[in-house]
Amino acid sequence: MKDARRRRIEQREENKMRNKSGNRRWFQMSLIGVCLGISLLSVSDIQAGRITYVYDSLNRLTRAVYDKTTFTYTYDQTGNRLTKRATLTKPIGTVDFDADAKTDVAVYRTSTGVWFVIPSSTGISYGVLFGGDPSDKPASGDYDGDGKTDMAFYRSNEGIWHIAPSGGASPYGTSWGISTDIPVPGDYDGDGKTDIAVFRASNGGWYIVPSGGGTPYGVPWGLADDKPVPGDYDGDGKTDVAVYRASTAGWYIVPSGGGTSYGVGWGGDATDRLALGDYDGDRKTDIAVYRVSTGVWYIIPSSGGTPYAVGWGGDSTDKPVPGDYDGDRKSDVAVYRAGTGVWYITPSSGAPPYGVSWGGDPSDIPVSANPASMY
Ligand SMILES: [Ca+2]
Ligand SMILES: [Ca+2]
Ligand SMILES: [Ca+2]
Ligand SMILES: [Ca+2]
Repeated sequence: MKDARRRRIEQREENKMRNKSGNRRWFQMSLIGVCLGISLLSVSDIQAGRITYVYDSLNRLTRAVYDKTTFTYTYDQTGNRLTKRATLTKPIGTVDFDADAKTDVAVYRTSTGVWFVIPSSTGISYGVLFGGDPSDKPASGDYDGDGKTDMAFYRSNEGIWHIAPSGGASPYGTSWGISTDIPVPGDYDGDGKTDIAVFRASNGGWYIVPSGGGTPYGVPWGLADDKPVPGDYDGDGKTDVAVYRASTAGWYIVPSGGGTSYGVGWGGDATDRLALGDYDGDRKTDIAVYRVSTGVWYIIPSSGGTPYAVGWGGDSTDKPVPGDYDGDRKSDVAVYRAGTGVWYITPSSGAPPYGVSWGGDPSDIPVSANPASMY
């Protein structure tokens, strides 16, 4: 249900977009060049009704997500709009260090603390020293909201998050969590910045620090031994709390948009790994598993098509690393073969599948849009 006030806000945005589609003033602040060519497509989004509006708890518009462009807004304390930032639209959580809206191949080597990245825009690889404890768990996300993925990890033996903002601010550490917690970073408040969050496997509790400034809070959801599968299942631009329970082969989801919590039966094989993504490109997370024993992916498109299976992988060391490697805003089926350090990627656009040798150290953890799926 949409109240009249929100509808008025949206009408204003859409009118501005229509009026200014030929006007470049908006785009001088950020991403000059990238957004100029796609402003007209945002107008076609208006016509097609394909815009996701995201509000904060004070009913202020924090983001407007068009098919190719996302606008993020910030406000001062009295509610006046401070900034407006344009970034490329991409599936929630995309690993994207260079902000070209394509997933980058990257591993975090816990033995040495080096992040090895192949940015999709240049293909010129690099390494960054940041971390280096065996208990580190990669937890990258866009914590500063500049559209680029920030290197980040949860040092579980100390319960400290370490984050290196891509925007150039100094790396910092924040205490949040205990040693058995699993990092579940996501944008739970929908402000376009990743929020620090952990899932406590011992009691099934979620503990979330909203980046937008609200009070940290807990959500009891899940049982001991459940696996966290946070995603945006209802497509409202906010991460939803969700778990996978192997014993019942059930996915249990709390839609952030306020609908009733629900369960979906999917998976159930002891070797299933969680491979959620947005395979149909409707900006809603699709439930999916990768069955290690057979090398088959099982995907339920959120847009309502028939669930389907894809054979891809098949080595016992394969880990699913779905992402949008080709930049068509649909997740691509992909595995990281830990035994040999090769990534095998099937572009959703239909381009030929290919492999990339990257990683291969026993301590390498692929940097994933779903960091929790690595554990
Ligand atoms: Ca956030
Ligand atoms: Ca959501
Ligand atoms: Ca989807
Ligand atoms: Ca894709």
